[in-house]
Amino acid sequence: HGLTTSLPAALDRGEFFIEYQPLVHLGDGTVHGAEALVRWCHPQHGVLGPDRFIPLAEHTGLIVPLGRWVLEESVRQANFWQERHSDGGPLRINVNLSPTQLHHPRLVAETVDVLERSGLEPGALCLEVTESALIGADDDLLKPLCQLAEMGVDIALDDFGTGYSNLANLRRLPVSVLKLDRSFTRGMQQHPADPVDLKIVEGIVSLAHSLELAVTVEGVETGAQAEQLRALGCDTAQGWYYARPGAPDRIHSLLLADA
Ligand code: G
Ligand code: G
Ligand code: MN
Ligand code: NA
Repeated sequence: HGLTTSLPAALDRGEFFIEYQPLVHLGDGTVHGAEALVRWCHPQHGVLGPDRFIPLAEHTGLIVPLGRWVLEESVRQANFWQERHSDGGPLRINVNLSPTQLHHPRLVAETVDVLERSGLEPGALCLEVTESALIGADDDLLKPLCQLAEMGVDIALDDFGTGYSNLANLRRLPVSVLKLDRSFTRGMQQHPADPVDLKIVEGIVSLAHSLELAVTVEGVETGAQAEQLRALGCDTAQGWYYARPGAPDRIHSLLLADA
């Protein structure tokens, strides 16, 4: 595969960049934070999305240095926003962690190091881990996540509802946020909304809140969806209705608009 061989050099050449998509409080529409989404500006193929290279990076192990770069860069960016908009309360930065990163022995040490060097408080960082990466997770795998959670870092369960999650298992995981998969929000785009999807979301929100977990919904594309999800008790939302993933300036202007 042509992309595989050029992947390590791409990191050295600085061909990766990050887009940020805002996370919004459903209650009042203000910005809660942003998710960092990596892209590759390939010299021949143009801009490639993560689906084109994250699996390769996972397979070759490049995900470790790439993930370290994404964390470093997005935490630096979040600290920059934080310093300019401190009045609005802590702004979250959500960073995706792949399974290989989860297994890496230096995950905790490197995360602590990045936070300390940036000056960002641990509570401003949220690490997103997919539900499937934690299926059957043993204590060895959960230990680093527990250590990060004890420091105040939030752990979010990404794409929630797509895996075969054992709901009782949720209590064992050091997560504080459920990110409800886009497939649920899709059912809410119809008029009237799919009653089964409504019931499922209602049930998940109730379960999450009883476990003191916050619920973020993904893929919100219309105002009607946002209103429905707010009424169902979801806490925060992300989606094209608010903004597509974009340059860091976009988050900066949204924060200025909130102030
Ligand atoms: O960018 P896009 O909106 O197409 O994101 C698709 C998926 O790519 C996301 O859901 C996320 O799981 C993954 N992704 C994006 N950025 C990163 C990253 O920095 N690291 C990892 N491991 N996955 C990412
Ligand atoms: O980590 P995760 O796979 O959840 O990353 C979010 C993915 O969802 C990215 O690929 C992003 O571009 C995409 N996305 C974000 N908002 C929307 C939306 O409102 N609708 C759709 N269809 N995709 C979205
Ligand atoms: Mn994510
Ligand atoms: Na997701």
